[in-house]
Amino acid sequence: MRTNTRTTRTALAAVATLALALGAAACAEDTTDTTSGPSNAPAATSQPNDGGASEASVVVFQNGWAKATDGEMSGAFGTLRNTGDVEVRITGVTSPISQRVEMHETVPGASGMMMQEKEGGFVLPAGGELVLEPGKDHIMFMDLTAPITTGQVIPLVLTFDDGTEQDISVTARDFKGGDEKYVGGEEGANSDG
Ligand SMILES: [Cu+2]
Repeated sequence: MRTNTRTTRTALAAVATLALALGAAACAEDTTDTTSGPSNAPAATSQPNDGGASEASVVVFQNGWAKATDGEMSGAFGTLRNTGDVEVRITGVTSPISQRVEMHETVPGASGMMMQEKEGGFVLPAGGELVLEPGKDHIMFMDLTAPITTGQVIPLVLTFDDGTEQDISVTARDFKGGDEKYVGGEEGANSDG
């Protein structure tokens, strides 16, 4: 058991180092490259909107980043733009680095700002955008399987309510703040979102 753990650690460290290098190299492209990608493969099953464009294909994600942490939780941020002329809704987010990923909003609570799961997910108005930032709406890693290290590139998959998906990524950086408490989170009394 112990040997296993150590081996895993070493492997993770190597991956983190690699990610750091890749992250630095990929930086310049990040803003232009996030458009849609080839990810939205499935042919529209449920009929989407007038133009027939899938929700995934009209959404652009930019300036994505996440908070480096050695805790169990962290947040991911960035700007989601809807370039289409119909409202779209994100119904789910997954990532290999966390067993559970939630969409959160931040609301005033009894003891300051609190965050909670956003009911129904993130809505992007037609032609509009949703800015995910600390202290506001954000993507929350609820149960990290390993620490997030500075420079690490973290893949995420967004699922839209028409069933289409989009692959995005965020790059981890050091950030102090975004320490809103999680409503109903026992262990996450002081999380990193
Ligand atoms: Cu949160």
